[in-house]
Amino acid sequence: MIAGILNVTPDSFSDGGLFARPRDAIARGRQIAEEGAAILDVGAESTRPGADPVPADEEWARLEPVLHGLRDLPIPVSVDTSRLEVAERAIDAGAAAINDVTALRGDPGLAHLVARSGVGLVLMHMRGTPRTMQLDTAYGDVVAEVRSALAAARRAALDAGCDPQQVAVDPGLGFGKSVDGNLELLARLDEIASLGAPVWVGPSRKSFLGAVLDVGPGERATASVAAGLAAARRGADVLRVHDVRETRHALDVEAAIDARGTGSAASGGPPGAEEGWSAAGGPS
Ligand code: HH2
Repeated sequence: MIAGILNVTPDSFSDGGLFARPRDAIARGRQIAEEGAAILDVGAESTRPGADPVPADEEWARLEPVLHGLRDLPIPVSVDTSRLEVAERAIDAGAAAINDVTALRGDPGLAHLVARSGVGLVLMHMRGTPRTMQLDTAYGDVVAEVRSALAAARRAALDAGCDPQQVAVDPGLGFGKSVDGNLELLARLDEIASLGAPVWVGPSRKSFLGAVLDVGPGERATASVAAGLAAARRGADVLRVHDVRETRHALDVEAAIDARGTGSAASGGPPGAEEGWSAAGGPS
């Protein structure tokens, strides 16, 4: 299934400023639902390499009018935040999941909040912080290291009382990884899926795709769709994407082909086959 990205920021790496005004953000949120996303992921702080953190009050001031304006959206909303106070307010405002790019390193209290409130939690792997993460992208075995960090974060969430189905994991493409590291994580995504948690993955418009093709963020839609399909075939449950319509079309065509019975994805069920939000780590 698809999680459509809505960045209500002035400075996100590919769509910064486009939806910074609440009216534009709300309209894009509705469009994302119409285009076939199963989840809307709203973020109010850019985590691009080198980004400075935004104060919590500012993060909430960006989110609040948008969450309020999208309260009647027909799909669940996840909020991309690592801050406990922002997550609490977002859940009060109707958020169905918290997408934590620090996998509880930002605020371990998030796990208790999620356990108490019954919403979904996405634990994403990042090395360091957005300011520092690209300074050292060398790993012995990137997939093994990311897998073991995600396993530990998931264990911490379960120890705090979260239900296994509430907690999804994400390898964090672009967050402290080299071009080769990102490609390796996609190629061996089945090893992340073997953790048994729902898997989110976000290759959308990221610079490792640009490095393969030598194109800028605005020209990476086709590459993003291709990376998403490759991820789906290797066990991704949720594709976090900017280009919702294009990704939806690709998944639908693949599902139509697989429905003929010979596709490899037919056995595992591609994310194009809507299984319900519960399969992605959130409430049904
Ligand atoms: N990537 C970004 C932000 N949040 N969350 C998850 N779970 N997985 C990801 O890969 C991921 C994420 C970065 O992309 P974007 O939101 O488009 O950019 P920015 O951080 O500049 O707003």
